[in-house]
Amino acid sequence: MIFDIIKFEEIESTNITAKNIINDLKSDSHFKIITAKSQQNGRGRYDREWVSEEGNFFTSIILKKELLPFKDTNLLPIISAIFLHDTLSEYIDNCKIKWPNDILINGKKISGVLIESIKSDNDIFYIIGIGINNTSFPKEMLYPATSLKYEGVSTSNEDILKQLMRKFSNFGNSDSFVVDKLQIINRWKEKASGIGNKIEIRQLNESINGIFKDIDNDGNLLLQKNNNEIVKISAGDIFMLD
Ligand code: BT5
Repeated sequence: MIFDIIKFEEIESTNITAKNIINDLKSDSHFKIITAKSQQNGRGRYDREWVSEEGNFFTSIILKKELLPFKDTNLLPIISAIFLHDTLSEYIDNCKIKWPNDILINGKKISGVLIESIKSDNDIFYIIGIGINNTSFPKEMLYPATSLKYEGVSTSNEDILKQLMRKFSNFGNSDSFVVDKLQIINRWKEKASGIGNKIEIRQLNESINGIFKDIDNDGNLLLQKNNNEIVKISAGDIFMLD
């Protein structure tokens, strides 16, 4: 599968630009990638700031639903985490996925993903925004952060883009694991951190403690609470307690 790459020097956010160009992609049969050297208004989930220091990697992949070899898109966040883990594993050994799709190195966050969906007439598009700390990382975040450079890896954003496209091109590959839910879940679990551990899940208005038992076939986290009840969590921030 082929990506068309659209490169920018400086923009507000690669996800915002992706949304703005969607109308032009109606008749397109390629996936698109937007990259920028710097972005002024990088965002995470819940509209939180993604600190976007120049020298780091910012990109958004635009997927047209119709071009995907599978219909059920609930697992896009989980598949994206696998591809991102595979990308970073080209550079460093001890990457782990933190549910649902952060990548940690030595327990510190090096990468985050923001997935948004947009409906335009009869078409549905998914925007997979990816930030990777290549040369620097912010201090005093919700979760400790790191960068490839700090972990001893020296590479260019061009090289990261090349590796990332190789992995993410499997989104369009009907012979790859992306068409098989069980394989997706198993691959994700092999690369994940924290399964079986005590965790805290912080959501907008509450926080819950328990044991991270598993993820279900839609990528939800299954948490065993202290009273043994299993609850399904679809969104939140997880913190390891042991
Ligand atoms: C994410 O959100 O981790 C998704 C980040 C996606 C960023 C990319 S960059 C290209 C594209 N364009 C955009 O505008 N966004 C995408 P979340 O799980 O909500 O994590 C956000 C939290 O991570 C913040 O509240 C901070 O605590 C922390 N954080 C912010 N910047 C960080 C960084 N550079 N490195 C590590 N942690 C960071």
